[in-house]
Amino acid sequence: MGLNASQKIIKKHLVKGNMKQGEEIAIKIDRTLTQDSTGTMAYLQFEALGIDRVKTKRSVAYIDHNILQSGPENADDHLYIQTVAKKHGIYFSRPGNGICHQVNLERFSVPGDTLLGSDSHTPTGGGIGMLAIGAGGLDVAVAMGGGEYYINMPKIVKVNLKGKLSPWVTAKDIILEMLRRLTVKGGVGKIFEYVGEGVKTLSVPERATITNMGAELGATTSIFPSDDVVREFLKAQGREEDFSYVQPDEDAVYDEEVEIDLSTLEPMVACPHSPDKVVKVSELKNVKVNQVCIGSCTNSSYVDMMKVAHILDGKTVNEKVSLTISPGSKQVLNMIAKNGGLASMVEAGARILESACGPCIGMGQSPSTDAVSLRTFNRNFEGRSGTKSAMVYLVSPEIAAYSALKGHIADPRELGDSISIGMPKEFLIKDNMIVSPDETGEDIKVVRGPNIKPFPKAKPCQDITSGKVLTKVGDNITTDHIMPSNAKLLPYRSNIPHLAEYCLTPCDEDFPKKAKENGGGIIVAGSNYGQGSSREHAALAPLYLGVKAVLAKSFARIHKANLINNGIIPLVFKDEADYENIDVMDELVIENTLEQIKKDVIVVKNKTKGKEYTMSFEVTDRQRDMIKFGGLLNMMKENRA
Ligand code: MIC
Ligand code: SF4
Repeated sequence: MGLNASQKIIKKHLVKGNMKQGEEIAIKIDRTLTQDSTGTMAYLQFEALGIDRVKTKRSVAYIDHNILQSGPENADDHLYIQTVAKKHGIYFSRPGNGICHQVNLERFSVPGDTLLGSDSHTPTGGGIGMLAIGAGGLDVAVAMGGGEYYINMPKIVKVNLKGKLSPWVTAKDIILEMLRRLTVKGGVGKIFEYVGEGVKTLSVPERATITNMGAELGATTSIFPSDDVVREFLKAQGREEDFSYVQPDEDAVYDEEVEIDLSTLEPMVACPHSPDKVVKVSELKNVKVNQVCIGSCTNSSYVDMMKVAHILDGKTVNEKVSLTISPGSKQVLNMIAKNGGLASMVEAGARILESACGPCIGMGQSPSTDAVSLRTFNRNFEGRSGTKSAMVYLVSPEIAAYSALKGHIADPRELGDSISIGMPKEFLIKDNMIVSPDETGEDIKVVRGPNIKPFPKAKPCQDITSGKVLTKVGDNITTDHIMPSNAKLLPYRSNIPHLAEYCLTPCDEDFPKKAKENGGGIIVAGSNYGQGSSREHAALAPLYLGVKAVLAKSFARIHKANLINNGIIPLVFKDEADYENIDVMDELVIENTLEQIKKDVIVVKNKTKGKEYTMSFEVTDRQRDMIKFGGLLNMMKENRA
């Protein structure tokens, strides 16, 4: 029986387990990436492991998120990351060099290799045929130290792309169509592998737009095969030696199949406040726009920027619209600066931002009250822009640029003939913003600013786990709800005591207060709890506040792993009706916890209501140990002892 591309890469990297769907496997990680908002924590944890030098083929630390330096905190964190990287053998991508996923694609991605990144959009690397997975900082720290990465063998879904896109329909519309069909929960436990005749019509950055937003499906990752299109891209990046074919066998078998006829797609829009609320642009009539933001790791490549430049060329941005553009990398910005594309943008009135995440993570450019903001980004969760009342829509760069001119959401097909921007035969290559690590690191002093506080450590599991229900939240709660991130809070990513004051406050303003007054407790949630970002802070802040367990209808993959890594028990309702029967401030208890965590089913007693709930504890034996010993770091210490 033939293998698909995902299975081939997993097989080559398999360290433990059998590649049977649902069973735990461990894979070797070739490369890692971190960014600055998760990186400080990841490097503090790496230091706690006591390993001198990274053991990967290459690890890179990027500075791209916390670039709004309105006090010393972010700059202090950058200095910490720069020095810790220099000491331990990690390459450092300086601020200004670009968004981690875009730079990684250009300069460091290698087909057939594995990449683990402390950012949920790490699967962007799947656009070039890597097995690229997002994880919490601690998992990335362990991988940097040479440790394997554990996942349950995902279902591999074949996404068969037929035909070819019509003019003005883009890669963004393909992934929005996937989200429309499958929703933000549709990819949990799955890898989406794109195949079929449509694949060869898509460039590497277009493929990367699709694999990037596979994160919004909740997928473990997404991947395109490595073919001649990839070879040409790597050649143009001066890295042809990194190329190899990664293709599914002709008789490859898949667990599920989806088919998309590209020729039937139309330009799409994801409406507020979820990436899966997708409609055709033609269905939106008279939606006035106040802000347009172009960029992010989803749509900031050279071709994306040049299309925008062409649409804006010789025109003026509508007087009611503020247009921002953040080219994805220094390479992209430099190229459009040299060929005049940037001049067209500036002349039209675009506000050019640094090559970084910027407005995507609420780092500046929050829209006005009740504004409509059109963004080429990947997430439009309520409040993420920094303005709670803003209505954020997700679109392609083409829709964004044309709407910025028109002042309302507009269909770029009205522009007539499509513009054709070819992929460059040679990209402008200058890696002078990548700092190499020191050869030994012995004489390098790590600089720690006053904002860097120790991270909270879990305690070993007690035999009785009890606590009050501190809050009860609904479905699809994101990590942006659990641990909000905006220009005011991002500077405190290495200061959990400060962040904890804001934990879950978008859902329940009093959550931190209640947690403190009751000496911690338990969270009750609906389905897909913890979707979105990889931020471990969404587990560390609850840990700091004494949260012992989360009872939910279901969990998002990375967040569940982060909870377990930090000793918090994730439990799933066997009978969803039980969710309805629990109220805030009910007293819950898990008796004989140490015995119960050995099994797949755990009984939780509600002492207030005199009821019992059967919860499933769907974890691996290794994760049971993590809960027992109080998280991954404690388990590793225990194992060493
Ligand atoms: C995001 O897009 O939400 C982020 C900010 O990139 C996060 C990482 C973080 O919270 O620091 C992610 O996607 O993992
Ligand atoms: Fe940065 Fe936004 Fe991409 Fe996250 S989704 S890495 S904040 S650009």
